[in-house]
Amino acid sequence: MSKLDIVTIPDPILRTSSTQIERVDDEVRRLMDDMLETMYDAPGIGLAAVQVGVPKRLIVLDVSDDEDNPNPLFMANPEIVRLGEETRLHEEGCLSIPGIHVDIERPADVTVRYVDRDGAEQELTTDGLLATAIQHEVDHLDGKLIIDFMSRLKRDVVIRKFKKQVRA
Ligand code: GNR
Ligand code: NI
Repeated sequence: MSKLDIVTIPDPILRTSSTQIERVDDEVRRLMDDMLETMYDAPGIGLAAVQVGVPKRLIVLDVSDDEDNPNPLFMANPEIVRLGEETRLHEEGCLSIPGIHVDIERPADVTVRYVDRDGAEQELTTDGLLATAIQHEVDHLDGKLIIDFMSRLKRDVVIRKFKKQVRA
């Protein structure tokens, strides 16, 4: 496995819409494994392929808080098929926007359909941090970022700061 570089704003790739995975083959599995290593190293609880510069519909997640009991999830072509009525407010961070945190209200319960690491179709209904993280990652596949939940004024301040960092 190898660790990959994480893309940060204002890289325009983060605004692209990722394309479907045709087939979960060895190349895709390799990318999944490299993404998981990159996510654990960061550390983070989720990562979308576009964040390592590959705009394909692929995400990895692990919300377990015990390092000795990892619970990695690999999802190709994740599709949210049901969102619950109740919402949950959570402070979200993003590895592509380091140092920024945004309070985001999202549906508390989610059902996601996806293709797993073995190429099998799966459906998962979950809540809590995993439900929040899944929605955060699926947003990445559509070019959506946590700063899009801020006021335009605050968002522009954040974007300015990161553009300045690029110039420096
Ligand atoms: O590591 C991460 N933590 C996090 C916390 C709250 C809600 C979402 C996340 S995902 C984030 C990693 C990341 O940027 N994934 O795209
Ligand atoms: Ni993110």
